[in-house]
Amino acid sequence: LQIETRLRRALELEELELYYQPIVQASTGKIIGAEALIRWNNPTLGIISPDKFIPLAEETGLIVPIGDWVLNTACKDIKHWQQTTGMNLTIAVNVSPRQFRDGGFIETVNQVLSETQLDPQFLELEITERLILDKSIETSGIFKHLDEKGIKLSIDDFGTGYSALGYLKSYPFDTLKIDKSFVQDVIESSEDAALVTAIITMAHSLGLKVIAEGVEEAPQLGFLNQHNCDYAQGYFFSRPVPAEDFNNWLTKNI
Ligand code: G
Ligand code: G
Ligand code: MN
Ligand code: NA
Repeated sequence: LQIETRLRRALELEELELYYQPIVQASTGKIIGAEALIRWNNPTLGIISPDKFIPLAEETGLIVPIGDWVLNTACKDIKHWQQTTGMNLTIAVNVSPRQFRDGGFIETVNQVLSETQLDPQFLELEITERLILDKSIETSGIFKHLDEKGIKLSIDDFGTGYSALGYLKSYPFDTLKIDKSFVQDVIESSEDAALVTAIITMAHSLGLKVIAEGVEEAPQLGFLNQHNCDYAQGYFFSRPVPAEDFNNWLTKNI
């Protein structure tokens, strides 16, 4: 069977699953929310990483129904965890350019928020520089609408794309996520250390919060704290885990 056909059926067969990875306050390690990361659990192929099927989902347009499912599931789950913990947890959801391009995105977001009763301020949409660069997509109107509704916007994988920096001043971003490739060697490499420091300073000057991704070791966290990074995410705290495991992690870590 073609992988595309299998992916098409994955949604109906409930083979898609969301994993959750905590995002914590860098200075205290206290949880502030989670990023939802999709997995495809196929009986014959096993667990397939999104790197393998998101590009195919984007080419075929399947990313639209898949993205709708992700948004709905993630908002429903975080609303549930807000209620069980009494905490103002934020959910970060990755959004592909095609979800913006193919229309209906704002309607989907509105519908999901009204169905799940999640306060918009606790939804953070992660977009990449790829979307900013795509001139075929009318981004600014959509961003403006999302921003006015109180939804948070973050720029993901910052520093790995090809775009100029100008967009940072013209779009209503709330958060910048430093790509893990810069964080990984921040202790060993003075160049990476310089870049991370400069990115944090720049983001703060523009009024953005900063999340460092891919934090695996205590010294990396120490460096980030020294340089006033707001939030951190990575294996040091937890790998992305299934909802049930995340729930257990939550009860142990609050
Ligand atoms: O969890 P990690 O292993 O392997 O994720 C790999 C990539 O897949 C990341 O770049 C991440 O942004 C992307 N990704 C994960 N979940 C989703 C999703 O729900 N939608 C989109 N568009 N991308 C996702
Ligand atoms: O592209 P995006 O930032 O959305 O996806 C995050 C990716 O980083 C996912 O593939 C996730 O599984 C992965 N990830 C999360 N924490 C760590 C970490 O500490 N180290 C490494 N190497 N990868 C991580
Ligand atoms: Mn992301
Ligand atoms: Na990233």
